[in-house]
Amino acid sequence: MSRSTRSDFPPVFRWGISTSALQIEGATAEDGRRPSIWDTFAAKPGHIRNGDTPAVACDHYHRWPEDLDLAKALGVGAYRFSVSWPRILPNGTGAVNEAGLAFYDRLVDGLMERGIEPWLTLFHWDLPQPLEDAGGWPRRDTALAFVDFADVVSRRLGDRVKHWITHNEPWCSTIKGYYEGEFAPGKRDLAAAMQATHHVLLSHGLALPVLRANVPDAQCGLALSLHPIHPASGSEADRLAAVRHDGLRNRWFLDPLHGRGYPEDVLAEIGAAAPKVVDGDLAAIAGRTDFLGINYYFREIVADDPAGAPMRSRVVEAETTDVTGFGWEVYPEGLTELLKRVTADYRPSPIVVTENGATYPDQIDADGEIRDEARAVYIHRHIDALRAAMEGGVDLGGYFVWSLLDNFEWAEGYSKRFGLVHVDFDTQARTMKHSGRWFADFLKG
Ligand code: IFM
Repeated sequence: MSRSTRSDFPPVFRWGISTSALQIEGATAEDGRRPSIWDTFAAKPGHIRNGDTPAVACDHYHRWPEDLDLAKALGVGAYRFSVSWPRILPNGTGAVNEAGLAFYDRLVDGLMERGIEPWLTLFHWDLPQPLEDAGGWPRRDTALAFVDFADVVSRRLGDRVKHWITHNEPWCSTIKGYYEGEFAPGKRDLAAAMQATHHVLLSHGLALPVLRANVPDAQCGLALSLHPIHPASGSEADRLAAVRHDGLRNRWFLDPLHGRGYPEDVLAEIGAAAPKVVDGDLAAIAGRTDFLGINYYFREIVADDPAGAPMRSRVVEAETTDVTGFGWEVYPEGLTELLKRVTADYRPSPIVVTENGATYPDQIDADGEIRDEARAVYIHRHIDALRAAMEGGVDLGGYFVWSLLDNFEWAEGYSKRFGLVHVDFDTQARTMKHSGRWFADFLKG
């Protein structure tokens, strides 16, 4: 297949760039914001590489006009950002912090002035600490608190923001946060994690009618991180392990969102750790959405492993040297496969790829240039994969690169850079990388 150009995609196709509040804003103790679980988690030694914290990050809270200018220079039509819950409701519920809302007012106006469509994510992992102290996502009340948060934000911004993503990657905020312990709040309890998945999905479903009531012409969805799952060998044991693994990684989220309830095979594996579901919850979770966001980074190759909790499976490394700075295999054909599979199995509303991108160990050359050709090639190959998916019948509405700026990459701190724009974290100087220039040229056609 020849390399894709913009003209291979329909004119209405959204080309965008993705960010999230905690990863770029900084100003974590300013204008009434109080700690999120990630501020607390990062403050404890050993959780984040090099002891990094999100306290300053890219200082986007103060430098947002320059950052929106950079987005404009890229030529993107859409900008995905998240709203910091502890900036808006510092206690998680109750009193609204006007200064927090005013920040997003300015940001949204700044986007509109630059002709860029705002795509707003409500929850990108920064749960207010008081809500965690009260029980976090395993507690049902957190889902109800999320609906109030959605109400406050959508009342204020819904006149201008039409695209609403309730949650980003529920897998990470629940399984990684409450079971694997690698992400905030750092717990290791399968039953708590599974209950958290249910409450995150429930909060999504309960927020939908609120968003629709507050926002004329709202387009609502959520963003799942999904992976093609391949067996490590041709053995029957590995094939079955891949099916089980896919159950928790992908189907656990896709099935209830598409009205099928939780997958029976996963329920059988997790036994007593299955979440408590109240009558009416599954109907709420299956509420109508306008698009399905998919974040794609890599496939997973899985072997049978009787000791590999919770799905008796183990992820093995791909035999390739074509990996990103995270060690993630570069596998663009997996994106085509995933989009076709989700379309065939679920026939969802249009799909938008809400994140895709790569970290590489960028270097600044003597002339100040960052020649990150590998990142540009990575993105171009994934755009080719989108085109193949569309030619294969997938209803695809857009593609968002992760990310505009190098930023706070969660447990990896500032050691992993995903930006099309380099950030010097000592001086806060921004420099467009070659990949950013390449993307701008691609978008110019
Ligand atoms: O930085 C993250 C983002 O917050 C969620 N999706 C994956 C990205 C890269 O790891």
